[in-house]
Amino acid sequence: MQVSRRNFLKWSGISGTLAATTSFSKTVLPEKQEEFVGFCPVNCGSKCLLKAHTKDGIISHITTDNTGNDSYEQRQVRACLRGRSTRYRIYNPNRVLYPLKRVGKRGEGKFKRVSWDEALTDIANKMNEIKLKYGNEAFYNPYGTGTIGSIMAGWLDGSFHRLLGVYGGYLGYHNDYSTGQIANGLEHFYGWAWGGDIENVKHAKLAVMFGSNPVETRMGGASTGYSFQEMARRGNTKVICIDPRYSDTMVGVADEWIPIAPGTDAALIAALAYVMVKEDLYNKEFMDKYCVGFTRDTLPEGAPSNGSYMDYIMGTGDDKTPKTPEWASKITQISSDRIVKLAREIASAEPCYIDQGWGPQRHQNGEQQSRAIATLACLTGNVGILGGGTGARSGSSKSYSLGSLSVNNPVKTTIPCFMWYEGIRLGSKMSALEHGVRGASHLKVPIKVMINTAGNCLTNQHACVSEISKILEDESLYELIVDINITRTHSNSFADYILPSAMVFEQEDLLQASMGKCSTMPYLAIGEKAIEPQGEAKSAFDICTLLAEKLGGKELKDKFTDGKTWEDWMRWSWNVAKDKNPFLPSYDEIKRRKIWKSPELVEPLVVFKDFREDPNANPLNTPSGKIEIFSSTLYDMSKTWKLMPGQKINPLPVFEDVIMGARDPLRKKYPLQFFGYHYKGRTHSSFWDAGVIREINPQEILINTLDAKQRGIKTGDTVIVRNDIGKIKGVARVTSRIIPGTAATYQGGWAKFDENGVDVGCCVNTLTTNQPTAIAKANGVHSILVEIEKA
Ligand SMILES: Nc1nc2c(c(=O)[nH]1)N[C@H]1C(S)=C(S)[C@@H](COP(=O)(O)OP(=O)(O)OC[C@H]3O[C@@H](n4cnc5c(=O)[nH]c(N)nc54)[C@H](O)[C@@H]3O)O[C@H]1N2
Ligand SMILES: Nc1nc2c(c(=O)[nH]1)N[C@H]1C(S)=C(S)[C@@H](COP(=O)(O)OP(=O)(O)OC[C@H]3O[C@@H](n4cnc5c(=O)[nH]c(N)nc54)[C@H](O)[C@@H]3O)O[C@H]1N2
Ligand code: SF4
Ligand SMILES: [Mo]
Repeated sequence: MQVSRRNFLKWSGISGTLAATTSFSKTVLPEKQEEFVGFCPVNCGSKCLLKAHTKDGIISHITTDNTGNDSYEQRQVRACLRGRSTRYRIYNPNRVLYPLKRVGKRGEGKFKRVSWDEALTDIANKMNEIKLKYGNEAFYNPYGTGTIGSIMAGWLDGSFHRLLGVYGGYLGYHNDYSTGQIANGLEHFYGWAWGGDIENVKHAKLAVMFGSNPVETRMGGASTGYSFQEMARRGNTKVICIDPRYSDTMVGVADEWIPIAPGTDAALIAALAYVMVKEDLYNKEFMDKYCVGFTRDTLPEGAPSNGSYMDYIMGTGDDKTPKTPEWASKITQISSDRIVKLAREIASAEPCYIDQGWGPQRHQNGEQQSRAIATLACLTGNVGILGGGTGARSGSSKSYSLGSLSVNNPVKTTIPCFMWYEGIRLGSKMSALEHGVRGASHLKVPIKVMINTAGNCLTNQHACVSEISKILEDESLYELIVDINITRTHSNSFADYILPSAMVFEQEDLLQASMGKCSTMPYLAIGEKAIEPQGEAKSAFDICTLLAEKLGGKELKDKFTDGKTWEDWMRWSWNVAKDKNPFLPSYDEIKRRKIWKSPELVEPLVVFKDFREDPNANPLNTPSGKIEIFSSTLYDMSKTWKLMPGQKINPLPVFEDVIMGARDPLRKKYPLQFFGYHYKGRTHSSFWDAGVIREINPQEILINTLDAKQRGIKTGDTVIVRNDIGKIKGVARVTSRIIPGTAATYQGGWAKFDENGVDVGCCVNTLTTNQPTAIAKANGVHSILVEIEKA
């Protein structure tokens, strides 16, 4: 069959994770080309290698890794179509080329070109003024992940952290937008949050994946999606996926999809536990020896006498409700028969690999969801053994950590990263017990300066775009907003200054191989400079060096650079890894070789192996040293923390009704659950403006066949999704790949409001609430209720 270019793109975009090595660009190759190695620094977790082919200082096309023999053992770190479209990001008409200064009102999006000198002088003067008036706690650098896993800007733009550190400090943050609920949930359960290597799948009889979509969220040629497929095949492992959607991970690999209503996994787990107890199928020895609070016998001191998880599931707890399959069926939309069978299947599969993606936890009850899924791994005794898992998301087996620009921040107070808008709205009323401030009981001063680097989390990627926009617009609140980006975004339309950033292939750098999502084949690489930066763009390090001098003269500049050039820092960074791992090539050698892959696979990580072998000698990092099914810390917090109306902190991983959840009475008005998931066509909001990618992955609104029929909606119809928070407009795709009663879109569409206030960019955060979750104070943005109608 003749495959046209367009069809090839369509085909690889829809079904493919690992597009073929053939470059999809049909550019005629210029004769004399130079080739440079680089990487894709976006935050998808894969960190693939790219090659830029240049002629006369211009990148003509981009290909990817073709080193190694392409076996699983010597994987090619091949880029997906997004990474291969990097040229469209570099030469993008939306690119910020020069420093821009706001003209007109904040948020109007009107800017004029100014010189670097003018921009940096103004910014420095304003910063010095605010420092005098409020002190250093008034400075904040919000979460932004546009350049992650390199030293380009440090880990999450470390240059700016380092600059603010030497400047006297800044208000820091804890949590991230990815894992707030699971990190905080499992901190009170295991002491921390990762699962083992995805290669455990090969050693398992059964893999049960809760909202885990590695084929779409870890797409690179050396990433977890590929390993997952390969391991399921090699191990002949049965795979069951529990997800409101039939995701790409299921295509070809899953034996079964069990559709579940969003935010209800904890109810399913309670019923699975109920069946396992009734039928004596759970691992009693494991629960007694390694866990506290599953039964009354192991409840910690001070806990209510009927406060065990057993009490909760059997109906002797406070709610007096046995968590029968029939009870769970009404909440989860899974038939009670299937729940009973699933409990038997999981309990009899030895070992059983249990994994959760971060979709289940990105809900208003996400802390509960994540702990409940981990409880299932415990009930079946799968923790700490090969082929088992902790019930958390798979993590890295080995990574060789490069040095990142060191930061010394004299300000020790941090806020949850999702709560920065309260840093200005509440200022010194923002507290530890109500808003999750750490390191102090309250903030001293409101945040006054925001330096937003490589992020679109001021609006687009945050939540409740309309509410947040009003806060940002108000010039009496944030006195200075500086945005450093490669493109114009919805977030930076609220900036006072936008500074143009150089990007990959425009500066030298080192690749920190993923956060280790490369499974058992660690790799490192150099990022070469292939072309001059577009316009007047500069690297983060150069911007910070110049700004340091404006802020505090030569003295501050020297403090920032530590007397080192960028090249010196790269060498230093490499040697941090080399000193710990002498077998790595020298810095000079990696600059010649460009790519280093571990010649042998490393052992797949089994988390808590030591603890399993000897829990007394190797206690967990929890107050009891054991797995805390009942958490005394959470129990204490439930008595002292001030929560939002309707919120609770429960010491047990129970199913919790929450706002915008499956049983919120608001469903009478807004009957459909809704969420925005992480999608192959983009990394968050990145690649929206790489036209070729959007052409093959258009923004859509997925709605189930039954729901569509009731509303007279057909595929291709323009529809409005609305709730009390906002309205988005988009094109419907009617599908049975999503559970009835739930609809979804791809998170990261670029918010763009028409004259009626309808977001025609289809950004899911136009519909999400700003309410933080109870424990983590994180973004429960997958909990949304809406109505959908034809536009
Ligand atoms: N509703 C909803 N909201 C979500 C999520 C969700 O699931 N649902 N997911 C959340 C999650 S997990 C995350 S991690 C966040 C991600 O949110 P962000 O961290 O904001 O990620 P991106 O949208 O990719 O934005 C990265 C920005 O970096 C810029 N950039 C790229 N390269 C460079 C560079 O070299 N230099 C500079 N200075 N800038 C550069 C890009 O242009 C882009 O504007 O979104 C969160 N928001
Ligand atoms: N292509 C691509 N890859 C990415 C990203 C991207 O934007 N695009 N973003 C990267 C980043 S920063 C992150 S944090 C990760 C995010 O990775 P995840 O957080 O795991 O991604 P999500 O798409 O939010 O959710 C994963 C799955 O959970 C399902 N789900 C949602 N709610 C529930 C629920 O209540 N229960 C169950 N059982 N399932 C549920 C969704 O349908 C989805 O299939 O992905 C990374 N990889
Ligand atoms: S977007 Fe992710 S999977 Fe695609 S090339 Fe970049 S790092 Fe690799
Ligand atoms: Mo994330």
